[in-house]
Amino acid sequence: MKSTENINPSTKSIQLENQYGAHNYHPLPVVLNKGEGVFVWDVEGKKYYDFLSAYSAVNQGHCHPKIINSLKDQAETLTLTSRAFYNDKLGEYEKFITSFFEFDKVLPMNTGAEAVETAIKLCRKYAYEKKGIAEEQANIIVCENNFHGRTTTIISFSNDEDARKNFGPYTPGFIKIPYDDTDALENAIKNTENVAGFLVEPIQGEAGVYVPQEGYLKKAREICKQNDILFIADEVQTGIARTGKLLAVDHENVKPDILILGKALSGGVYPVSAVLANDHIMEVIKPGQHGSTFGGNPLAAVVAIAALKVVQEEKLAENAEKLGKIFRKELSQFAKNNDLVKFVRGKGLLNAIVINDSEDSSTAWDICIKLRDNGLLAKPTHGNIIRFAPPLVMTETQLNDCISIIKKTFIEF
Ligand code: IF1
Repeated sequence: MKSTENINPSTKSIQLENQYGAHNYHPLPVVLNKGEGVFVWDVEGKKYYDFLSAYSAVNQGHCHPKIINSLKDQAETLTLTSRAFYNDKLGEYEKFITSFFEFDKVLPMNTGAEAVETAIKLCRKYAYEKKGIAEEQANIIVCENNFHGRTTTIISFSNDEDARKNFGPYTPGFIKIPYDDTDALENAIKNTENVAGFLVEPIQGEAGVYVPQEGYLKKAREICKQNDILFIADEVQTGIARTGKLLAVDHENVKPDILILGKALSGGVYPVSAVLANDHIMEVIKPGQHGSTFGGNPLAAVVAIAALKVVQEEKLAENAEKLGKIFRKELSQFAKNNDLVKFVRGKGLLNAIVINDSEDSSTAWDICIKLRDNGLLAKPTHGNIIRFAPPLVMTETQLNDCISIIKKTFIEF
């Protein structure tokens, strides 16, 4: 019998996941056991630049000491009370986050998908109780190629076959229109009865970091206002300084009716999500009508306060804006003389390189393997695109080092 004693640690971890875990992911073959700032290390001790940041959850960098210390202190004091009782941290957090994002109220949840579900429920209830839409008739407009999470309702309006197929029956009440198309929004509102809201990602992440035309969000927001429809921004991925502003909607001075946050709200330390809205909307939810065991727990509250303070103190939005410009300038220049790179797009430090090959080829994956070998971790997304999203605490020197690694890898390929 083959002994498992002398296989290397990475192989052992991968085998364990393969044997005992559901096969719902296809990870890049690298096994990590340590992170600090912009770096992660594998179990063999090799160091990498992290260019995924756990899908933009680790904007503040891995294991940020200020966030970790607040977690440790609170973990030794009180972790969970449920909302059956008050705790001394939740109110403090609610005051902090509502003033940070300038909304009257927050509803705390844990994951991004839960926050999206919360926004959908809030939008529907508001439609019935404040707009007088007949019960069960509310429609929410969403965009093609959206990604808002994995719950049964959310995948009901996905058009990614992998995410959706054979998970039906699906939740009704959603109308899909093309992204980045305000005429389509106007037509859908004109041609559909009982429209309650418009749910949109300011930049589509999973669709390959698709940045809409300038003015799209502003125009869409105006259309919603004119038609008394709630504008719901899913900033789970684009929020918390990722795109060079605190929120991606800030690039167009847009204020959503409902704002959805997750991921980097905790700096990737702990699942913390939130839905923000003003009183006239949030007041439709009353005791017993929505909630969660963990939502608003004291550990989440102190972690989120610390994570948001880091964003402010370390000027992460400004840094993302500055470094993003350098990244796109350098790699756009490089793309002109390299046949593999079609173009680079993105905003702030949420960027993607579009590979010059057929959508179903494995080129993007193969390049990510080479990037890994050269000490930089990134992940391909739909259609031969590689997403580049490092932690926002990166320095200009580090970024230049990374740009060299990326160029070298493309040249070698
Ligand atoms: C996975 C993508 C990123 C999100 C937006 C809500 C959620 C997400 C805009 C749900 C989550 C993640 C989940 C992750 C992959 C990932 C992703 F490639 F699928 F699209 F980031 F780009 N709204 N996005 O992007 O948040 O419930 O996961 O906390 O493995 O599914 P969650």
